[in-house]
Amino acid sequence: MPKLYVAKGACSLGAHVVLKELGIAHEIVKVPLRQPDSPIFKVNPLGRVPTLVTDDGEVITENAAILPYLADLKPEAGLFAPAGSVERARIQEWIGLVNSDLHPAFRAVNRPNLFHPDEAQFPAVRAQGLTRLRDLLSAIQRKLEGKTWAIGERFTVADAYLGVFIGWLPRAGIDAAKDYPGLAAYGDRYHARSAVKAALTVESTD
Ligand SMILES: N[C@@H](CCC(=O)N[C@@H](CS)C(=O)NCC(=O)O)C(=O)O
Repeated sequence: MPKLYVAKGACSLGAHVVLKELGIAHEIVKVPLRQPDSPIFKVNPLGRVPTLVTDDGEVITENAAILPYLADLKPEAGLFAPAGSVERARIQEWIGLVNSDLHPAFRAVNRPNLFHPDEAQFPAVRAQGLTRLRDLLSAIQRKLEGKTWAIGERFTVADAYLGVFIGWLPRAGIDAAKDYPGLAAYGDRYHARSAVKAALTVESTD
């Protein structure tokens, strides 16, 4: 069965949610991050999650590869869309936006040390990061307007992925209910799904 390496509070939750949504047998391996002796380095030299090991022993990294790969294991579940369809392009458009813009936008806010060596500058780095993150959140809220899920009425891998970062907003000091009611409602719908609840339960227990 496929084996997914995850870490608590990490972006690997999206792939974990997809496995639960698909209802296919899988193994979850919880690993610590940024620790040289973490078992993640044995499978992924970059030490990052999500990392997927397939039944054939292939190691697949990167959300942008793992999420569509998993969805294609069970196309009838409708988490992705047929090759050549506009829906498929829309889902990939969301994956691109989350992967290239939304996820990295949290880094300056949560880890200012990656952007400046001087601790005295961290508040300024954080503030600038927060401005960028907030601009992006406004754009994403507008993109979701009038929709239940990213591409319309159907939950797809784009949502499994996007929902993770809506869940990160409190950690970034952002009150979505107050500032982004559309995103807060989307986050509530995400967290109400049984697959999301099940994945979070597995990840939060030691
Ligand atoms: N582009 C990668 C990013 C993966 C990533 O940075 N994951 C974080 C957790 S959210 C991680 O493993 N960080 C550990 C590290 O950077 O050392 C993806 O989307 O799969």
